[in-house]
Amino acid sequence: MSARKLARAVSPGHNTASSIYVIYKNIVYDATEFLASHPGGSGKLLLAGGQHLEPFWAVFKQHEGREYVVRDVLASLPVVGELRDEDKVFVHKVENPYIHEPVRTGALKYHSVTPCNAECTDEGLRTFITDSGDYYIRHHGPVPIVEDKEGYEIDVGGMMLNLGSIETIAGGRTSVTSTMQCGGNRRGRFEAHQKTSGTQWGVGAISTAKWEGFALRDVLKMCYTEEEISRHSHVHVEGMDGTLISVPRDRAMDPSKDVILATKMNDEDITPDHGFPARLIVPGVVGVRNIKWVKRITLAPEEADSMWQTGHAYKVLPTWVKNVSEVDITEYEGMMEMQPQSATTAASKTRGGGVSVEGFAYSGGGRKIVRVEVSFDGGETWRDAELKEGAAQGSGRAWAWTMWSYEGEGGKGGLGGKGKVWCRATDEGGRGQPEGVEGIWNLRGLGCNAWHERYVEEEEEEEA
Ligand SMILES: Nc1nc2c(c(=O)[nH]1)N[C@H]1C(S)=C(S)[C@@H](COP(=O)(O)O)O[C@H]1N2
Ligand SMILES: [Mo]
Repeated sequence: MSARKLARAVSPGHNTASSIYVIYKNIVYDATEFLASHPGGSGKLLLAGGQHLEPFWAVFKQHEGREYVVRDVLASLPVVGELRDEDKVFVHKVENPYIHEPVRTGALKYHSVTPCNAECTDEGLRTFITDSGDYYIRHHGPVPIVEDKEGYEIDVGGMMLNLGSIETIAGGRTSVTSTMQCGGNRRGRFEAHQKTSGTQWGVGAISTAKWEGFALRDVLKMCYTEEEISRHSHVHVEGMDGTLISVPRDRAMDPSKDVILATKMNDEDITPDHGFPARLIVPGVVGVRNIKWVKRITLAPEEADSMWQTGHAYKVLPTWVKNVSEVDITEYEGMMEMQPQSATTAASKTRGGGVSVEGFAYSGGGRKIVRVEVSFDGGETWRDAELKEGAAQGSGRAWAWTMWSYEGEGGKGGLGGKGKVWCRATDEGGRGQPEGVEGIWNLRGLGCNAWHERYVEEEEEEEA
């Protein structure tokens, strides 16, 4: 088959194409069945219709080092044929979609830049409200830049709302201080045990902000009748970059769950990296449900059929599953509320021979943190840390983390033996953290919350 014929078979970039062929190492694949589950959205894959994938992958760098893309995805697609030598096309011009990325000046630890995946530093993790510039960033693709705020509209069930019309909403503005954690936070810890896939996060894929906007239930009530709302069990929310998820209608409609369509972050316009002009905030629920750059909100009878909802991206599979193709992914639920998490963000010896430790603790579902313990002997003995900012949050509605600290002796055996501090948190449901990752490891590297350990630094020398 000739490349030109192929190119005509599908028109590149045409997003209504019903079938798509792609070429990799001169083998032509029919990628039609993969279109809907392409992690970057079907639109991005259509760009490569009838063309070689290599130059696209060089630009969309998230494919780099992901052998499973070739092994699991391409290998499962029907092969159409192989290109003849004379039909091989070597020159492609792919426009770099990342040339409009926002300027980033905050303190962040970068794992990748295109797409941007960067975690909060220890310093950022020590403040109750994270500065917007220091807030962790997790993007699946380029940042959609909205230059014309006045022209920005959200399609809610076919009704186009602009930011001005939302202001007139019954119920008015509301705000929530919520900690957001990526499902893959601390994935790097899993990796040391057994391979997973995705960004190798440390403890910093978590941050907290004050979000202000409009209750999602008010937005739904503005655009749907009560009867329509009662008939549909899910709310689908899609971002301008094609990321699509759903939240259960009952969560969206429950005033005590504080689900909002936010337009402000820490009292200012949301920054482009965090969803300008408007993003969904679903407190107490895994990061991915907090859709940025909201484009469309629709009620539906079923969950959203997407990579991030019904697909494998955010599913905590049993530890025995070593390959997604081993299981019927639709039989597993997508991740929602997360288990208790904690980490030490500073630890040093004091001049008096003791130790000074601080950190954060968080649990999903608004469950209040009731205890944080530290150990200096690998978990043989534990001491209670003091709960600080965040500790006074209400039961069932503790959407933000709780800061904690410990000042005292280094414990039985002192620090001499191990020189480390371990921490673990318990929430009001009595849920704790497991000692290690053996029992919780999963293929996608989600929900790592083993006891956190960190070296205790030597005390600072007194300045002369
Ligand atoms: N539209 C859109 N929304 C998105 C994402 C995305 O890539 N596109 N990433 C999700 C994921 S996986 C996480 S963890 C959070 C990260 O939000 P942040 O970048 O503001 O920290 O946003 C979620 N919302
Ligand atoms: Mo995430």
